[in-house]
Amino acid sequence: MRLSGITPSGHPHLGNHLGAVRRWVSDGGPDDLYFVSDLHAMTTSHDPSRLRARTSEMLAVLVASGIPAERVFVQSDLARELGALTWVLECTCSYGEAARMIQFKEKGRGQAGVRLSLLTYPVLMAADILLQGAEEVPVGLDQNQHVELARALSRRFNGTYGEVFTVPRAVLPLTGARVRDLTDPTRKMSKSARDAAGVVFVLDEPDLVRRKVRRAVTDGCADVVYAPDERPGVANLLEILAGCRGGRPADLAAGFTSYGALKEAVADAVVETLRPVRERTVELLADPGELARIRAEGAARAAERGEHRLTSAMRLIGAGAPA
Ligand code: AQP
Repeated sequence: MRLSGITPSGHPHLGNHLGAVRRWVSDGGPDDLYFVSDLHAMTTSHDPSRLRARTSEMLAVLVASGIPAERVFVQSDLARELGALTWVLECTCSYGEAARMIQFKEKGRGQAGVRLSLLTYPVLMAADILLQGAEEVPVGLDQNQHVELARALSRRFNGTYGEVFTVPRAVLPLTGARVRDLTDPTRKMSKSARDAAGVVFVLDEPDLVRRKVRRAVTDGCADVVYAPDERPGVANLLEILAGCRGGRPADLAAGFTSYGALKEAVADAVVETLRPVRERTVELLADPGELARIRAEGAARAAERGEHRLTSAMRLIGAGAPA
């Protein structure tokens, strides 16, 4: 069983869709679970009402993308269970282990008033994984260290107090080029990019998508060639086209004699790829009752699924009412 999360730190974008969500739909197994990790979006300064809105939007996008409603939930709907398990796991984790996390060092560096949650969120992530008994956690390289922590904590708990947790393992995405920012192809397309001009959001109107693609940074060359190191902007466009239409970027390049034609093809492909997701998301967001129903059912299922592990872990560590 695989567990994957997506953080509502901004609006979902084409990179999330091509690099993650679409694969969750096509490659997912019947027991896999997907969640909107809203608690993870609170480790740095955040706006509560914006977070709430983005969480709903992200849930709607996951369902609109084709993930069955019975396999999605929102992390904070399990806050009680996850809070309790995080505490148990924090009591299994050393300060040094948490402080060694590269993301903590990178995101916290030079910042005043770093939130304690930035240090401890990998333990919350371990709780996300261990509560559900996930065997596999698909992650990018930047999150691999956090899955290693979940492995270490599950092994330690099982060895010290008794067997409760499945020891998870990270699975790195098979292929899947990173979609890059259209205005700065040296960076990945990101929800929290400072300039939205380089980011195609799933809910962008078709006209806006077209404008963003037309303004994508290329280079001074005239011919269309796939050369990721020397010509990252054009390579990004070809990879996006391949991601939307299929085929290999290098082969697709041969079909274009100008950047203008390439950009038109990319814009068409992106608009058509995102159209059904955008339309279904808009419908879902216009029906808060349906979204609330999906959310409540997902939360109930995920809580029920993890309950026995939390109860066992509490009992074994010596907490909670005696059995
Ligand atoms: N540009 C990308 N190309 C391909 N895949 C991507 N993913 C993210 N950006 C790209 C994949 O989307 C999934 C969910 O991402 P996440 O919420 O865990 O956060 P992230 O990877 O940190 O994504 P962002 O958009 O860059 O968010 P911010 O700006 O908040 O850091 C993951 O599977 C991720 O690999």
